[in-house]
Amino acid sequence: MDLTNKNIIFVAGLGGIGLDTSRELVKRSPKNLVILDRVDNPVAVAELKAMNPKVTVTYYPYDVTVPVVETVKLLKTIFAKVKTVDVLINGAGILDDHQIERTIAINFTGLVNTTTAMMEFWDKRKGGPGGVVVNICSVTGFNAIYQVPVYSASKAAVVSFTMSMAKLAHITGVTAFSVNPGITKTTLVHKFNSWLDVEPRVAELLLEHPTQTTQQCAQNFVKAIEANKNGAVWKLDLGRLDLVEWTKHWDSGI
Ligand code: NAE
Repeated sequence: MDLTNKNIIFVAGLGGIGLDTSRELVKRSPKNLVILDRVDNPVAVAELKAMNPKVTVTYYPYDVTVPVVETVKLLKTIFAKVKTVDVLINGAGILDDHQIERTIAINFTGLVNTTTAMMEFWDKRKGGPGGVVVNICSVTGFNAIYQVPVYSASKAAVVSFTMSMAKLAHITGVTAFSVNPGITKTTLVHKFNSWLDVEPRVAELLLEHPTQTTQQCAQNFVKAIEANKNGAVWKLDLGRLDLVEWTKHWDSGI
């Protein structure tokens, strides 16, 4: 997909991976980059606005844990301004296995609810034009960091949800793929709680192994969006971009 002149909504577009990805997106000259994030970062938003005069960058406060009806309201406001949306990126996430409910609420339910709200506008059965959903999941959704089993399971859940969405594209008109970063140097992985404190040094131990920068991750992120491959499971690790081949262990047959 050529991102020139496209309209993009980016949930968590101001986070560690999010902000560098927003920068890469702005370089591609979309018409609109609408950033939804829980916390504002006026300096970063001003920087994005100044980067490319062809792009309209807007920010709306948004917490992914609000009910679907609230998200629909916000999306109505956005659609009234931009008329069409081509791409929705879901990137909100927390890593703290002391907060079990909140992890599921943000990493899983928040992503599913935001996507569900978007279907009001995109679903071809409602006369919508379809669209592309890009979900930031994680390599921990493939193989867990077992010391953070709650986080890892929440990411496995969104990998699964995204694959189902891709298979439903012929019904909804909405395609989907996941981008799954490996360990990327952001505040998310500086220090975090393991489940029941099974490993107090989990962050330190992880960071003893090779990682990637947010810039490397962001460049491959935008390449994956440009490839626009329905059902793709992209791994973005150690500065590389690879397609993951998913092993089938079972088939519903329907
Ligand atoms: P970050 O903490 O900088 O960014 C988290 C983003 O989520 C911020 O923009 C924050 O405002 C937003 N957010 C949190 N709660 C929210 C809420 N209730 N409503 C709306 N937005 C909310 O961390 P990051 O590393 O940039 O993480 C961005 C995404 O990438 C997350 O989904 C994270 O799980 C995922 N991810 C990160 C890494 C990594 O190593 N940094 C990896 C894969 C996926 C590897 C691991 O899984 C450890």
